[in-house]
Amino acid sequence: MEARGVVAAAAAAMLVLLALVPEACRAEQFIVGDAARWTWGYNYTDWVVKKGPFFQNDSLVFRYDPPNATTHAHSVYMMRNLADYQSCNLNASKLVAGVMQGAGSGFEFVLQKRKVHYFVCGERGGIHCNAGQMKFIVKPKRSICRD
Ligand SMILES: [Cu+2]
Repeated sequence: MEARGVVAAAAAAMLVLLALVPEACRAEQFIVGDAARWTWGYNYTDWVVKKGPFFQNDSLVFRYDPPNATTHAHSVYMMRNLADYQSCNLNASKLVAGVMQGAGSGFEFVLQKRKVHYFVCGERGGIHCNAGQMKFIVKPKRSICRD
């Protein structure tokens, strides 16, 4: 009887521990834009709100076709700061993935750092970023399992 009580208590303790393991322990992979992929005119800011929060070591997959006769070229750039992001000024931006890198299963970016990431499409001198809404901000939250 006493042994059963100990087992029951241990089982209860296990359940409590399992309940305490946060969702953030699992790194997730997100296809940016889901079925829309990385394209002109999709609202990625809304997408981020819908999919978030994002955690450290989650990954973002950018899928877009290489340039051809019928599709526009796309790319992925990271802006230096909010001002450049808002104005779509690419002068100090960093190339993340070129026009060919979104093909097939896409380009995967792992959110390793808990910093603000300003992603934009760098094509047509910022027009895809400005008029095409190809921009979004992600700040991954801390994943307590990986620190
Ligand atoms: Cu683009």
